Amino acid sequence: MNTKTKIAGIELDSCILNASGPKDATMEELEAIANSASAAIMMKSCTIEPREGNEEPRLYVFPEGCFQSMGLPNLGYKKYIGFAPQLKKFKKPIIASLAGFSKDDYVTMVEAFQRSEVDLIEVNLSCPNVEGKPIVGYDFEQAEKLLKSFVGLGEKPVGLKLPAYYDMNHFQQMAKLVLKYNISFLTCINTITSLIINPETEATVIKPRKGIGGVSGTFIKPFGLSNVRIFYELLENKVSIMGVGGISTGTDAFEYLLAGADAVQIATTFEKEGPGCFERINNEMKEILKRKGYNSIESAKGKLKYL
Ligand code: RRO
Repeated sequence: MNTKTKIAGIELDSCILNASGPKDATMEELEAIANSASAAIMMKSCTIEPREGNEEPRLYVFPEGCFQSMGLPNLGYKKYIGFAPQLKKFKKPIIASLAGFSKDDYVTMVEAFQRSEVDLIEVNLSCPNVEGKPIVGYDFEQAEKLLKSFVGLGEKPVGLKLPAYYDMNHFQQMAKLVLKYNISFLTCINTITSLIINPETEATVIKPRKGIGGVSGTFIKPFGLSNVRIFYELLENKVSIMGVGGISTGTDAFEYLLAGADAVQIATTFEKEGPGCFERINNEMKEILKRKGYNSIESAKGKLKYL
């Protein structure tokens, strides 16, 4: 079984890696990912300055998933640039994730990471949890201004982490920008803005932003799958796609491959289960591929059948 895949020309030994978010903000955490079966080392979305993030409680874990408003706690982009040479020895691709508050922030960070030792740059256009900061991926005019400012700043492939879309017109607008600005890969989807209420206390379960946060886990899988599929069709295989949302088993990962993903990222399951999840999900997925007669990731990619 050939489990290799490629994202924007960068080879990955398997198609299962960690998603930006859980347990990837410190060197210790990144080393744990490096020592796991995750096919790459994805870093926490970073900002220009270090951030403590939002006030606690800000993370609520429940059986079907997680719900949080972390507010971008991270060490600041310079630290992650400094981590990259130390992480090189693990011989797997390193992916930076950037989240700016302005065009200048994005330009500064993309430029700096282009000169760093990371292999891929994921630009987060979909952080839902910072007060007063809209999700840029929903504002196509703003998104275009950003893309214009940071593409072409270097040779490393740049991708976008997108929010979930629901309207075909929005998919088309984003796909047009992706092609116009030669974006190399997409990561679909970020968490979905939600509210969870504790009926006993009659209160919110997290403190920031009056209890509104991003939900992840089992029940966001259908949204992730539709986003991967629709972009796969609109982009006609010209752009690599990483699927993320509700993957806890090899079957979930297999469904994302059928939808058109080149690789899948694991967030909530990694948060709950720890670094052993990458090997387990990969083994489960390989079993399914074998049973169904697929001998590679590529051979299953996009093979969704229509009724
Ligand atoms: O740190 C966060 O609150 C956060 C980020 Br940057 C993101 O992209 N998605 C999310 O659910 N939380």
